[in-house]
Amino acid sequence: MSISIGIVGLANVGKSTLFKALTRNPVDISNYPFCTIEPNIGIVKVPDERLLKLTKFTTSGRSIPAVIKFVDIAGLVKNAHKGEGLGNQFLAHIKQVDAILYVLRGFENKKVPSSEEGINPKRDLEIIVSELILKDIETIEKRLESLKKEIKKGEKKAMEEMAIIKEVQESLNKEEMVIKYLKRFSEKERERRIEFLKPLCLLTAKKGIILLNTNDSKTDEQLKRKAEEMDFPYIVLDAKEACEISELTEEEKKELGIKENPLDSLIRTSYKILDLITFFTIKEDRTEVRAWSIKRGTKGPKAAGIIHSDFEKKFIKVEVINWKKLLNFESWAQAKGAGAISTEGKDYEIEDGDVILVKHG
Ligand SMILES: Nc1nc2c(ncn2[C@@H]2O[C@H](COP(=O)(O)OP(=O)(O)O)[C@@H](O)[C@H]2O)c(=O)[nH]1
Ligand SMILES: [Mg+2]
Repeated sequence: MSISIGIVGLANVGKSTLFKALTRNPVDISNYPFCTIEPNIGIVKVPDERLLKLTKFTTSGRSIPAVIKFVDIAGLVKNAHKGEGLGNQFLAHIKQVDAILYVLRGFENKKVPSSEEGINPKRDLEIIVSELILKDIETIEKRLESLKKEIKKGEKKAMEEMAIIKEVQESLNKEEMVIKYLKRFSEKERERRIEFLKPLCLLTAKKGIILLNTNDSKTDEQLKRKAEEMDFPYIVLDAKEACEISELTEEEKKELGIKENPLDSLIRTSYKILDLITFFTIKEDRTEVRAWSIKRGTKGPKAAGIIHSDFEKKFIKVEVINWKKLLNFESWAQAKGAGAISTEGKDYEIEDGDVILVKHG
């Protein structure tokens, strides 16, 4: 499954620096056939201790991590929605991503000009959000026009959609993001609205993370409050430092007492907001163990389809054991012999940390 996060922000805030840091350690792209290689797309490993522990069930010690795509989206300036800067090209890129990483400049550096006067991350965030809102209003207006025609033709669903689209328009006109609007409803009502809104790829309907790029340890209370208001996680990170750390070898890091790459927590947060969980597979010839990402609530056959597209249709059952429980044994066969592995059918929802073996026809 290909999950992507778009790095969005004004010019000279450290987006490309962050992208460089994230993509410093390249993955073996041949393991991820769904990923295309483009200069602004980076395939980033999801750090996972569990995967490393599970390598004890392989003869090679080989592991293949789950990945997230990060897209360095250039070109947001004030009035992007009107085509300023890279304008529409920018907006086309951002429509494709699953979530948005809002990068805000908190660092002072006289040599690096900023597009707005002075350092003010909260103001910058507001500029970005209002650009995205304006673009969504444009998308909604276009949809309203085409809906009018559909209604004239007597298409039933169009009336239902019209009511929703008008509601969204009203909410956007009050500068409310679509994600906020959707939170007003019960799950069932929300799902009904999402069904209509999904094809429109509205930018403010996407989940987000607020990232302040600074080496200043003092929190920006205003920005933090704004992030809370938006209901997005707030992360403080020094992109330049992260970039330098990602160049160090494991030994150098040890010497300097750096335990965790600051990017790891960003990657984990990205994973979390997308409501992803991880399951694992161990190749039967014991050559590798692999981590896979799926949406929480995914059932056996669909999860099997991620491993191999044929497996979904040919799915018979799945053998399952939690990763930690499996570690108590020396091999899959031993765990099975001890009755620790359960056999589940088509309705089984995969849980985070499951190690699975798909049985197919
Ligand atoms: N002092 C400082 N400079 C930074 C930091 N992040 C980026 N820069 C510098 O700011 C300039 C613009 O960064 P870049 O990543 O290209 O910004 P982008 O336009 O948002 O992609 C570069 O010269 C970076 O070295 C930071 O955290 N601290
Ligand atoms: Mg850049």
